[in-house]
Amino acid sequence: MRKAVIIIPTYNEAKNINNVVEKIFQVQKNIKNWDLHVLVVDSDSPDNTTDIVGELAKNNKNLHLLKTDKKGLGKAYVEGFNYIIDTLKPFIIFEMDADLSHNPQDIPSFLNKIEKGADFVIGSRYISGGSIPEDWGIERKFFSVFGNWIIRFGFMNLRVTDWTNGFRAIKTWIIKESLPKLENYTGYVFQVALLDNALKMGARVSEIPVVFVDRREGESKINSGQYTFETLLYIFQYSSFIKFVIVGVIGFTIDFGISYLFIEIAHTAVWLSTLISTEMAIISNFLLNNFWSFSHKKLKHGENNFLWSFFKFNLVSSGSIIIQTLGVSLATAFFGREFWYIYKIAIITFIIIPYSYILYNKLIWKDK
Ligand SMILES: Nc1nc2c(ncn2[C@@H]2O[C@H](COP(=O)(O)OP(=O)(O)O)[C@@H](O)[C@H]2O)c(=O)[nH]1
Ligand SMILES: [Mg+2]
Repeated sequence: MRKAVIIIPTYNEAKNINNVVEKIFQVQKNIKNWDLHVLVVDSDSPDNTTDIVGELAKNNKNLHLLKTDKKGLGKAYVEGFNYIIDTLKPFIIFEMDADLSHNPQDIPSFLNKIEKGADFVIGSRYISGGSIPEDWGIERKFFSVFGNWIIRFGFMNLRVTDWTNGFRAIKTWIIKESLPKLENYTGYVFQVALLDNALKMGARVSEIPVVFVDRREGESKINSGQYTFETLLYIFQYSSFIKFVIVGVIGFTIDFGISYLFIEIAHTAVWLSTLISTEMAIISNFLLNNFWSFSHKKLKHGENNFLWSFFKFNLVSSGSIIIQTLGVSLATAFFGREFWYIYKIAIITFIIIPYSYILYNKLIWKDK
């Protein structure tokens, strides 16, 4: 029988904890091939959450309690992970809130996905069958929906629909390998960091729909302002896609600057100046992408074939030059020359950026 530990972080959940624990062990009765354990990680709640858990644990050997200092949700989870990886050694670890926003009845669906080969199962509120509470205020709905879209586009990973819900089942080896990276994320943003890291490790991520219910008892501890700021900062630091766009802007500046120097100052032939400037931009793009944007990936044909990859990169780049030239020419032929720069910007945004990003990921860099 495989072991699964459900970590429930708590801060002032005295009115909920009994209920949620009871419901989880109720669900165990219908699960044959998994042994469920619950670890409550309490961050020094001033209410009597820990006393309640302590009492319950006396009669339940599968219920565990870990007391920590109040240093944020991420910190509580990391301490919980460290504790069970060494002691209980489960096959998978669940993340779940104490306030019954997450329904224990969904646990078998998570286990089912794991049995089918998933490494990381997300309870998603944004796929068919899942939902956020009707009675959430407009502000909270906006934060959640819009926030998830920002993250999806920021990482250019549209397949994962819910990055922020803390209802997940994750294979222990993924958590073990991610731990060193998670130490820096003490707040709610740790959820985003953990998933991003799992995806970069090549984990098989899948989603099940969950209906998120608003808490009836106790108060939410989320600090939306801090969460938003930390999440945007995280995306900016770790999104390959954003780095790839920055590299593109640098390449454009190099291309333009060198052309200008050669054509206007040195009076070199236009064709030669253009050839030199575009190649310089291509070299800069290749190196920056290789050592920065896609540094967590590796060249498709190994390091020895650096030159071969660089050649392919040149081909892809030539493709984007041809697409741009043709596109801008066609657009001006149809709609006139006046707004050529608008057509250029639109073609770069909607065709060149997706074209290069997809081809780089398919032909040049691959997951480690
Ligand atoms: N241990 C611990 N748990 C926390 C902390 N902050 C929030 N939690 C728990 O994390 C879960 C989700 O928090 P909640 O306030 O409901 O966030 P919301 O659902 O986003 O509004 C709940 O079980 C909280 O008790 C913390 O600093 N430490
Ligand atoms: Mg909640």
